[in-house]
Amino acid sequence: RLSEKHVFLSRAYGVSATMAEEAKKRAGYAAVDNHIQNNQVVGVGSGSTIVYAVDRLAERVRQEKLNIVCVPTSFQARQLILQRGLTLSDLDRHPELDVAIDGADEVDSALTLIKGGGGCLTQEKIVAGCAKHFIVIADFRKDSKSLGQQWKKGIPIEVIPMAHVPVTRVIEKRFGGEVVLRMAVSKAGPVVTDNSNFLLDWKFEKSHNWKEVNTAIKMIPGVVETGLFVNMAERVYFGMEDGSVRIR
Ligand code: ABF
Repeated sequence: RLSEKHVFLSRAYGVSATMAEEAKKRAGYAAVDNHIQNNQVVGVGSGSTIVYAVDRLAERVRQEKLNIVCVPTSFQARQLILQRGLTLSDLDRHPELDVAIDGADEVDSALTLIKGGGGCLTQEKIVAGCAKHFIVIADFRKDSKSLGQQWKKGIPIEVIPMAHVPVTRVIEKRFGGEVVLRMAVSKAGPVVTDNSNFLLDWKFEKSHNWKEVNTAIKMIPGVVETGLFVNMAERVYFGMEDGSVRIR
């Protein structure tokens, strides 16, 4: 039986919204069931898909009396860990994680990710980099052959506020496309990240060597982090339309 939320979503957004929510849940559950065991330190990602994974994690901790410690990747993830009654920690206490689980905006055939649609890319990349295993969970809409095929909002880049104009100019000049300062929904001003920085969205026009582009953009003075996760994802769990889970 679909929950009221799913009925609302399907009426408001069409069947695909319900299908996507079910797909997110399957991906989240499969990843937690395959990668979580007792006595682990777990990096917890941000977004909506991760909520299903945290639900399943909390259920398993209760049922199996697992000793699990969680490190968040954002204010949202921290709240989720606290709300589900999981043990909250940080990288000061646990600089090395056993596994990190997080969502993505798009995944290409080489498992290069675009992340940061939710604005949490910097702490997400730090936590993912501290984990022995970085596992990604997503619904079928994120499964692409090349970046930009399905995700049209560009690559997020976190910048020091005073540098957002020069960084914009350098990226547009060197790599083309259009770079847009991410504004709050209220249009009252730019979005400010958990790290008190601004976000740029680079709407790239063609495919690039993402490893080289990631390094080049990261080197621009004022850039804090990019939403390009290159050679980081060990495995990706896609919830598919037909209820199956595709693992790449
Ligand atoms: C986080 O959540 C971000 O890196 C990414 O932009 C977003 C994905 O959101 P969702 O799981 O809601 O699709 O992982």
